[in-house]
Amino acid sequence: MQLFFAPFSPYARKCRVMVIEKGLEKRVELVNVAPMENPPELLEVNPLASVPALLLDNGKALCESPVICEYLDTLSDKPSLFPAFNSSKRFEVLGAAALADGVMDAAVSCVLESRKPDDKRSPEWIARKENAIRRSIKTIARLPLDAKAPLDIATIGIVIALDYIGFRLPHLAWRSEHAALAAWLDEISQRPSLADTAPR
Ligand SMILES: N[C@@H](CCC(=O)N[C@@H](CS)C(=O)NCC(=O)O)C(=O)O
Repeated sequence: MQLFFAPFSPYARKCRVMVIEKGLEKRVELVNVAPMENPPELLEVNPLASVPALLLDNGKALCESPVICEYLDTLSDKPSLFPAFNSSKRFEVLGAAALADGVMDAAVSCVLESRKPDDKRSPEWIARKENAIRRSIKTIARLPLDAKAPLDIATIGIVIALDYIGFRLPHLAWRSEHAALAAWLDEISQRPSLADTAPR
């Protein structure tokens, strides 16, 4: 299998963490691509021209990180990172994972907008997305996060979203307002799958 990724893509990082957590390093080859340059090998696998994309051994392909992560979860006997279908916590976990994905979307949108030339950039759009991020971090800070609890897909997403903001949008300086969330992030970030994939 081949996982097409870009080193700083938060969505691709979710899949890279899954590969490590599920012990799939020998089965999944990482292919580093720059999606904005439309490399033909990526377009062949993912018509959306985005990363992550997963090329399966049977020649079929999967796109979109939530689906790729769920597929990778099925590939080994290591503990599942997704809530069971009959679990009472299922939609709490999937809801928090979706919120984390939404924070990534808002943050990536801010970054792309801020790279536009002055006459094309919309400060209103950037402010709208930054406000969405600030409100979402407040919501995340109220979740019962425990760095010692078993890892799940929501926790992976939240770590990655917060790291991406620290990396690309440091002026949002969320740590000073949310000290407990920052302490949780620092503790859980020592986990090898998260430490090894952190943006630097
Ligand atoms: N919803 C998608 C988002 C993927 C995405 O936007 N990836 C970015 C990199 S961070 C990308 O490849 N952008 C290139 C493009 O969209 O043309 C997912 O969860 O996989």
